[in-house]
Amino acid sequence: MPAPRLPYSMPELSDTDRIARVEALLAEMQSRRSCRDFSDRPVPRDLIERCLAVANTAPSGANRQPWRFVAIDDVAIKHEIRLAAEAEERESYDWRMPPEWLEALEPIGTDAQKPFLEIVPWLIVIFRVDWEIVRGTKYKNYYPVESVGLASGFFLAACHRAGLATLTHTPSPMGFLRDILGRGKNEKPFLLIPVGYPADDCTVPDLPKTDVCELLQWNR
Ligand code: IYR
Repeated sequence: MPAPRLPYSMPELSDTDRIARVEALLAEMQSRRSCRDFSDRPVPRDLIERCLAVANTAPSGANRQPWRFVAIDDVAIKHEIRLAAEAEERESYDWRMPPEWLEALEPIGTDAQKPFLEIVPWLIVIFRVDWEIVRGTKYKNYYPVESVGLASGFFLAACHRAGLATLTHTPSPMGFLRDILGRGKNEKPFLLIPVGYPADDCTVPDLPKTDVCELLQWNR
């Protein structure tokens, strides 16, 4: 059955104002960096909840919202996640990742040690839901990967806007997150996102972005 409809209301702006607004957003997003060295300074739970509320506004296939968020500030659970993630990462760095991959990571300087997973105040795990059982009927979700990717991007942007640092972390394989967090078998871990403040002496690699004009084609 079609849903009731609402007018689409947007602010009426001059093109100058539109450019100014997008330039301000661009400058803000250009200052976002992946953080791998967090402070233990606490972040209020409400702030995390509001950033996840932003993630939850993302478009999704048939508006099914094929995501679940688990927000963890419990010290024991963070410790358990760190140990499990490091065990997977050691295997990856020792033999799973081919030399070209290790070489590609050299500028970033990562290794199998992930102490930040228990120093950071919050770990957010985003799960992807490919199907659901509602009142005994199994429903397939549509475009779950695209949808969860969009929600994750909205979440990173919301955190950055709130002055919080994040990392999109994918200790692979991530099945241990479903086990530790007791989630259903229709939920697949998508991203593990530490959220907090950078440590006082945190540095990030100086990695430039390719100019958008080189990655953009207009028409044919
Ligand atoms: N998951 C590993 C390796 C890693 C992979 C990619 I692709 C990165 O952009 C960064 C790291 C780790 O987190 O160390």
